[in-house]
Order: sequence, then structure tokens, then C-alpha cells
Amino acid sequence: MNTLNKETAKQLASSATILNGGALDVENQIVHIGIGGFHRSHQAFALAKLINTDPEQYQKWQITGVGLMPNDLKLVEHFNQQDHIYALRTIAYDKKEKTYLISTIKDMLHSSLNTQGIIDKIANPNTKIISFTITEGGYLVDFDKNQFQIDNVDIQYDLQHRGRPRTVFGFLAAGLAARMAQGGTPLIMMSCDNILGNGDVLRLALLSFLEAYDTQIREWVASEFTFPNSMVDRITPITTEKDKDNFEEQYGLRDNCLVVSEDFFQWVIEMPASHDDFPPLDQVGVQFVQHVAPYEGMKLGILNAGHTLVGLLGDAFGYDRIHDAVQDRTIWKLFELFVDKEVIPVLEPIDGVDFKQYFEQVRTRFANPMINDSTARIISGTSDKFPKFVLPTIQKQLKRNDSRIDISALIVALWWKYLNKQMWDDNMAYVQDSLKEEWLRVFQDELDSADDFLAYSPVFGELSDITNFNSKYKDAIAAIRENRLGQYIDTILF
Ligand code: CS2
Repeated sequence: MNTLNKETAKQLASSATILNGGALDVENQIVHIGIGGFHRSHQAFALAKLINTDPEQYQKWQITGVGLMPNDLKLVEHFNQQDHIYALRTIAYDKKEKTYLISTIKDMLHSSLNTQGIIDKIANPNTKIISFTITEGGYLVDFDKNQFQIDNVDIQYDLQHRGRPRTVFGFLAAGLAARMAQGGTPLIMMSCDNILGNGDVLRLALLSFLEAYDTQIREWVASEFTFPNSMVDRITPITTEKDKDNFEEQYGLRDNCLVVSEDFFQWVIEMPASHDDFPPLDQVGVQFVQHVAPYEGMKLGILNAGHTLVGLLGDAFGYDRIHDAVQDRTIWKLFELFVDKEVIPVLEPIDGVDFKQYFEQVRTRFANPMINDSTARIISGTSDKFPKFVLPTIQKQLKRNDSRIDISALIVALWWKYLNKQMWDDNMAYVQDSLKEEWLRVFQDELDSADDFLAYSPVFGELSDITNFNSKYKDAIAAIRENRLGQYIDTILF
């Protein structure tokens, strides 16, 4: 078996787009934490396109990837074996495929192999940007209180073991301490996660951690660092062995770092008018705007919350693929009604953007069978996603006179249904969720679980005290318990 690497990549010169990553001996200026598929299909791809336009000038915008999770370790090993090259395959709805060979990620470091290397790279004066895809839950911020979880065990560990950090915040603090001691320049800290005000949330989390770590570093970061907010978008399912087999069959090479995604790409970054020390990504289709919040609201409210609805209802109807679920007539219509009546009315308008059209495009993207995304991926981590994807829409709806929250309440009930079933099938063995322990406790008592579930405020805020919402939720729960979910949805639809 031949593996993809610098040498073998040449065989693909006629069948793939090779994006020139520039010379590897140039010192790079970006450190990225969280090297999953999404980073490789999105930020690394956009930077590869930019560098390819003028390698000489832009190769400094190559990335040092950092993995902190145990399961990143394999990827780091494969990546190093492949001379830092990987393929991105994009597949459009009409089956048009493109394969890119990307070498923007100059090197990858893993916390368990190279603690000091990561700290040094953050401290290195040539590093200008640190970017993040650490998932919605990775910021350890309780959204009901807008508060960093300072009591988290790993955070406490990092506060007490400064040279041996475990968390992203411990690494940042250690790196920034060294950077400050060396008289280093301030950094741009760029979150690329699906959170409204992702930069603000990153800032809150980091400053809260530094408050307990070293107030001088905190002051420096608070007054001089920038934390741009952004909206990121490209559906990127988890790469399967089958994807790798297909790639190998077609190209005769094994790529263990392969990523497969849709062809759609969007990245909107809130940038001040002058932005030195930031790659001119607007040359390759990235939008720089003054206010990104309306774009984030649109994407999180329509696409991500839509995913949650389609994933949970799809699962309830027995589908395990998003494209099959969304094409079910009932789900197709309910998704439209949800966006039309509950989401769009509370969105902030954006010049030149038609939300209905945006929605139609999103629904078509979901229906792309080539992406083969799973309901399981979408449902995983709902505890961290719900407060960012769905809750803001509900909270805004509840402030209106004629609030429309039927389908949002149904989403919560469907999530209850999913967890309840997982509880009774396998004691939640297959549930991937940061609050699994909490849910195990709640669902042990089946009769009260629906009330206790909604009363969990770190996820649902005050929803259980709001009669209007609570009664809709209870209607949906009753329909689920009495096995008449289909009929109940019909009453919403017609
Ligand atoms: C998804 C996102 O995880 C989820 O629930 O909604 O990963 C989604 O695919 C991306 O945000 C698309 O940009």
C-alpha cells in the first residue's frame, strides 16, 4: 500500500488541484488549536488557496496544528508520516467532485508528545495569530450565567501544575507568560467555533482563567489582544474508513488524514478597517465585515438549529443519515415551518441577504447524499450545542407578543425522547455528551425525568419557569409518551 506523501503526491498532478503550501523552512505565524476535519476543510483550505496565489509572499501564513485530545494523537502520527500533506475531497449535490492536496499545516504538535514545543510556539514572537476549533463546549462557559467554569477539575489542575498543562487555557497561559517575559507582541486570538460572539466567549474564558493564573498577563491580554468574532460554515462529516478506501481505489494512495466535505464554503470575519498582521483572506472569498453578529445569528439559527431538528426528528423516525431524514416529507416541511415562523422573525436583517433563499440553500445542502452525514454526529454534544443553536431563538421569540415556539419546544421534547430511549436501551452507553452523567441521574427516574430535564438551567436557562414554553413542551412529551408523535406534528403543520 502506498501512502500519500510529498513524493507520491506528484502522481496526482493531473487529477487533483495541488495547492502550493510554500517552503517548509519559513517560520509560520499561525498556531491552530483543534485539528479536526472541520479545520482541515475550512481554515486550512482557505489559507492554502491564499498561499497558492503567491507562495513567496503568503507562505508565512502556514499553520502549526496543535492537538490536545487523546484521539488527535493518531492523526498527528499519520500527518507526520505523510510529510504534512492531506487531501480534501469536496462533493457537490450534482456529484461534481474536486480533490485538493493541501500542505498549509506545516507541522502538528500533540500535548502528550510535545508540551514544551506548544508553549514555545505560542511564545515565539513570529506567531501572530492563534486560532481555535475546540468545539462549542470547549470554552467551558456556562451560558445561563455567562461565566467561565473555573471549578472544572482540569482547569484547577492547570492552575496548580503550571509547567504541565492539560487544557487549552493552561497551554495559552504558559505560552503567554513566556511571550510576555520576552517582551513579545500582542496576538490575534480567533475562535472558529459555532458560537454567537465566538471571539467574545473566547475572551471571557481566557481572561477568567488568567485572572486566577496571573493578573499581569490578564491585563496585557485584556488591553492589547484582539478576539475577532466570526461565522464559519462547511459541513464536514467524520471521515470514515470507507472514504479512505474509496480514495485509495481512485488514486492508488492511502491518505490517513483525508477529509471529505461539501463544496459549499463560507467564512465571515469581523475585522476592523485596518488589519495588519492578518492574512488577506478576502482575496480568496472570505468576507470581512464590520458586524458579524447578524451572519452568526442566521447560520446558527437556520443551519445549526435546523441540523438539531432534522437530526433528532430523523432519529425518532428511524433514519441514521441526515440526507434521508431531511427528505422525509414531514421533516422537510417541519424544518421549513420552523425557520419561517420561529427563526426568521427574530433574525437581524442583513443587507443583500434573503433568509428564505439562504434556508432553501441550507435544506438542499442537507439533502446532499454524497456528504452522507449521520444523525449521530449531529446529536452528539447537544448539551453544548443547544444553548448556542436553539436557545437564543426561543429567548427572542418569548419576548414577542405572539411568540412562536411550538417547534423549538418539540426539539427539546425530541431530545428528551432520544436520551430516554438511550437510557432504557443501553444505560446511555452510546451517548456522546459532556453532560452524560447529569442525564443519567435525571433519567433514572423515568416519571419525573421530563420535568427535571427541562429544569436543568445550564442548558435550558429559565425555560421551565415560562408557562408558555413549558406547556408546549409538555404537550410534545405527552404525544411522545402516548405514541402519537406523527399526529402531534400534523397539528403543528396544518
Ligand atoms: C453541525 C455542525 O455539529 C453540528 O451539529 O450543525 O457541525 C455543522 O455541520 C457545521 O457548523 C457546518 O458549518
